[in-house]
Amino acid sequence: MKVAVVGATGMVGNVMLKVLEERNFPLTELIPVASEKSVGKKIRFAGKEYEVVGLETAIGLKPEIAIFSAGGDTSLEWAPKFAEAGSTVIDNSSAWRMNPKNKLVIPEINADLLTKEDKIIANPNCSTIQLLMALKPLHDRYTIKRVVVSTYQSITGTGVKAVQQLENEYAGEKGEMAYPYQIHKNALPHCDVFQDNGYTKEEMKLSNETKKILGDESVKVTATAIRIPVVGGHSESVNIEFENDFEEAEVRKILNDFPGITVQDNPAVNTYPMPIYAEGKDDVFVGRIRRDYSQENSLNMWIVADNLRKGAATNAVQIAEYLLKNDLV
Ligand code: 11C
Repeated sequence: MKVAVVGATGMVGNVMLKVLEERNFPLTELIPVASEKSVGKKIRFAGKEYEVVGLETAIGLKPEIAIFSAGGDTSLEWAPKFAEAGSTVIDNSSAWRMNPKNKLVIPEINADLLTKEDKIIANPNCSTIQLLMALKPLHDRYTIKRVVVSTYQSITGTGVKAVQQLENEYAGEKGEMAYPYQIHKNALPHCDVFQDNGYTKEEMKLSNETKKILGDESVKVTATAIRIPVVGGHSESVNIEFENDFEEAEVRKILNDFPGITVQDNPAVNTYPMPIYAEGKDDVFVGRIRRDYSQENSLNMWIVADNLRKGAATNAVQIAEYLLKNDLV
């Protein structure tokens, strides 16, 4: 099993390599791929040194799986070329997510949709993945009518330039800006670009991707996405209105029983999810679970996950594992 990691030198690419190694993904050959300026660089993986190659070279090496984390434009241009050469592409960008022909997959939720014919599989947006991990089992039990979500997103979602901006601001130094304003001591109600409807692209991803993953256009989602000066993960304040009433204890049990979710919820001893705990972990953490007394059949909760792991690399590697296990590549 030859696996290409496209964008291997980037922030998500780095975590991708770490996750593949940690999970002992059974690859026979790693093909680290990056843009021309990184070609020839050496990277270490599972005790061996590999040389970074360009996209054209990687296609010639015929990887069975190509995991892309190199931005939408690269995916749009190159994913079809890899697919045509026989690779199954798992794409981390937003390029293919809403295309009706491409599956949008969170393995715990809908990997059973995958077939051998799926040659470009989309990995959902990071803030969508952690939200859906908690919504899906509750939707199955109580039927969700509407979700109101506010996100508090890590600067690692923007990339290395944003981390550098924060470090410069800590040090009181000037440098390149990833955001239109300082992020140190600040909160920006602005993740990704603004659309004509007044929402940001990140906010629309939360709404559109949720419907596609649940396979239910009737679920209403409204979102506000905020960038905060945090690195360990994204946090989300979520209000859900269900069709049917619930017991809080049963909600906790349903969430705890769902693979990939850890409930951290004991206000008596200040136990709740936080990015400092989620960082470096693959699970999605849920807490502050409580009835919304202002409205019938409604619930509030707080969801935190490492956006580079379950929000990106881990989810993509889990898709690859599923393909392998089910003989789909
Ligand atoms: C953020 N969610 O934190 C973004 C990063 O559509 O895959 C990932 C962007 C995407 O800003």
